[in-house]
Amino acid sequence: MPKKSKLPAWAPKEGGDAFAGKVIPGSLSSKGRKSGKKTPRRPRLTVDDYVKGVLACNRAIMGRAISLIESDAAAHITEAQEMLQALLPHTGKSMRVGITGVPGAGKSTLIEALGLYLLTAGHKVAVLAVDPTSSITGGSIMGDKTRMEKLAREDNAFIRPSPSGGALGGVARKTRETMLICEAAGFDTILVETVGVGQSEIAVRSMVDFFLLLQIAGGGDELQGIKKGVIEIADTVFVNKADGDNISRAKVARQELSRALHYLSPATEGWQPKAYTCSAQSGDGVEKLWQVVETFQETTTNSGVFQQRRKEQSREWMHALINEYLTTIFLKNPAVGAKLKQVESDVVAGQLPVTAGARELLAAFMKNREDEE
Ligand SMILES: Nc1nc2c(ncn2[C@@H]2O[C@H](COP(=O)(O)OP(=O)(O)OP(=O)(O)O)[C@@H](O)[C@H]2O)c(=O)[nH]1
Ligand SMILES: [Mg+2]
Repeated sequence: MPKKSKLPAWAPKEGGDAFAGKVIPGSLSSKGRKSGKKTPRRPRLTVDDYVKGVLACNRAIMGRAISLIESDAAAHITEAQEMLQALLPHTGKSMRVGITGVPGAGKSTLIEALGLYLLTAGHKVAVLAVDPTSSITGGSIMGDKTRMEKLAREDNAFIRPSPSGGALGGVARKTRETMLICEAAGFDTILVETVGVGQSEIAVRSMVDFFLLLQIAGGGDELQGIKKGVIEIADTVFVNKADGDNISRAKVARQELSRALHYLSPATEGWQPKAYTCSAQSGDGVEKLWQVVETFQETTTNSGVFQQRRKEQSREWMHALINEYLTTIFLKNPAVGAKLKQVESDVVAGQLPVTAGARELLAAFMKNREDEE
């Protein structure tokens, strides 16, 4: 049957046949799909399909499961949570390692070297990233997959760039949930790269078991990390690029860092962080790094600190999500929206005490919610 075409609503009535603007039902319409016509769209997966695919380590399905997690659409969030619920018993059995350091410190190069080393030792390695700037730059720290070219080609490695867009809280949630997908798919080592600027290190520290700070010797500023407090949350510090002419400078930096670490209270109870040198480029020190991670895992598992931290992380994460959710619905509330600007400017002008301002907005919010019910 020939398809009927109809004029679009905005077409001039007297346009006649000379008017070319016609809407012709396309083969991609929902009707077309229902009648079984082939379309370029991928078939929808059920929650069960996702779960089975992830458990079988089917990469295409893993990718789609992660996209589902990264979606902000309400329906996807519900579906993603159902999927995670089913996968939960298969998660948690990995070593989660966070890696931070200033841009250009060599994190990606180190992850490639460490990842390849771990593969030869029989591990399955997933590499994730937390880069809250990726929405601005359009790429991500893992946009440079080229730094991990060899690793990316390996069957037992899985590399996923940072989720882009949104506030750090959202990016961190997505990375955490992606980590669970990777664990359920059988990856036993998760490496999370984050750039050492802003708050992203704190977010990554709160989702990993072991946190590595990668430093570089440079410009007499060996204690770059100390100023930012990053060193205080690290379980070890490696001074990278200890190769060529740079070896002696790297050693000096290592000594300074060792002294500093000695005076700080450890990030993990019962574990004294130490400083070492390495070269991600030559591979020197990579084996040592993994020895440190393994010793850490053994020590903290025996003392119970490892398991305790994981529990604490889940509890804190839940509270962070509650805070995030409450803030979102508060700021979206029309009664709050109607008052917010005025109250803000009164507070800023010193005409309204800050506490009174906050209480006024909260009261407007509560009242609006009650009226809605
Ligand atoms: N000489 C030397 N150069 C290195 C070493 N590790 C990394 N580099 C170089 O340093 C530059 C930055 O390396 P990346 O691995 O991209 O650094 P990054 O910390 O991941 O950088 P961002 O992702 O941008 O924060 C590259 O040109 C690397 O080749 C090393 O051990 N020795
Ligand atoms: Mg990088």
